[in-house]
Amino acid sequence: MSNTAVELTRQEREAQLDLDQLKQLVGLVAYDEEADPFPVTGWDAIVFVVGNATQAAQYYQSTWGMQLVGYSGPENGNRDHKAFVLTSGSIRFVIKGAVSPDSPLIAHHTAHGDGVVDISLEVPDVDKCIAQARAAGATVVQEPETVSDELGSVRIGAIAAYGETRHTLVQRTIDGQTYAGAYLPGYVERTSSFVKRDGAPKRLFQALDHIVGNVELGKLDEWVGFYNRVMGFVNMAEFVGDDIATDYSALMSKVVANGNHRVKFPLNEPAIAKKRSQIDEYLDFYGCPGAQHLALATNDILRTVDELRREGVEFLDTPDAYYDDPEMRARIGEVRVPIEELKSRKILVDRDEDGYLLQIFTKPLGDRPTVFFEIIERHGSLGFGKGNFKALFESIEREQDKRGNL
Ligand code: TYF
Ligand code: FE
Repeated sequence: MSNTAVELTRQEREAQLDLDQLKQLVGLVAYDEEADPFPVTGWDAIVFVVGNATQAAQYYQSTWGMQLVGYSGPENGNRDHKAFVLTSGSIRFVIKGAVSPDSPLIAHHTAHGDGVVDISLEVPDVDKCIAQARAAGATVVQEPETVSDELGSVRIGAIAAYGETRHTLVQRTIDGQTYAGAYLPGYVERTSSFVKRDGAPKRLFQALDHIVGNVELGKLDEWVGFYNRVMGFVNMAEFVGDDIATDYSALMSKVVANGNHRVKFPLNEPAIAKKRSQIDEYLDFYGCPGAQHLALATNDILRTVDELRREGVEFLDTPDAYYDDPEMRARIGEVRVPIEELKSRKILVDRDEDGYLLQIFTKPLGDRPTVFFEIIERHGSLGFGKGNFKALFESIEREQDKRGNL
């Protein structure tokens, strides 16, 4: 097999990421791209629909240190909705909210609340991907089309994923010409209109590590099969059965990734437990399968967490007993900081045969107990923190209890 060497994508180069650092941040691998029926370069954008995009965009800038780079709205001919394009390192979020009372985004928001509607991926050849997806039985929700403005052209198509989520596939280079606009035709360049106060956070995360999807009971293998068959994704080693069932958080989880491992999708389904599983709670409140958490990669989780807490972001709690457990201490061994530094911040740590990782989880981002963020700092480990699942799920359950979970 002829492995394509791991190299930076344009988005990563523009964000001035370092290749060695990125390999460490998100765990990239070399693979045979030629033989891939559905080659994926990496993440293109994560599109959210929210109740108030104007305010959410400001929150992601002021609290999460993201940068506003593009906009679409009534001022430039989009009478339906406002959309704000925000970046942090190589991550791009697009935050949409309805303007017109007739906007289709309103029905979506009424049904699901704030959430991720599109996990958009950059691909070198949209037509090849759509043809492969169709042949493998996927639902094509947008046929490939070229859209242009004065800054060039992109070619896009889209397929349906779990629930109401879609994967828009974006080809940004056509006949050697790369689109030069802020995001897509229809968007204008836009930078932040407010002056950041002194000490406001700057770039708290550099890359997107993984996005977890919650699917219905009994559908996990179907969705793993979808990513294998339609998109050529490979299964990663991590597998969680109901051996980690706690009071209500029982779930089954499997992980798929694209060839270079830039795009990693753990998928969860609920398992039967004493009380309503956190996955069932998500499905009830989101109203259907959807994206559960986005893991944001940082190379300095201590600073990221300190700054986010100062800005008012709330994280799940971890009891001191977690850090004081001698068995855990022995398993973890030495990490880059004394355990006390993690304990005071409630950061979790897990080690496997490849190395270790540090991670922490926010409480739900919006009003419904649905989507949340994880902050992750990898040091060799390619896992997802399996050793922390019990402590994490017990912490999630304490939050479920506060919400009056059944
Ligand atoms: O991505 C993961 O698998 C970890 C752990 O509801 C996790 O971040 C799994 C399920 C869940 C919350 C976190
Ligand atoms: Fe995760």
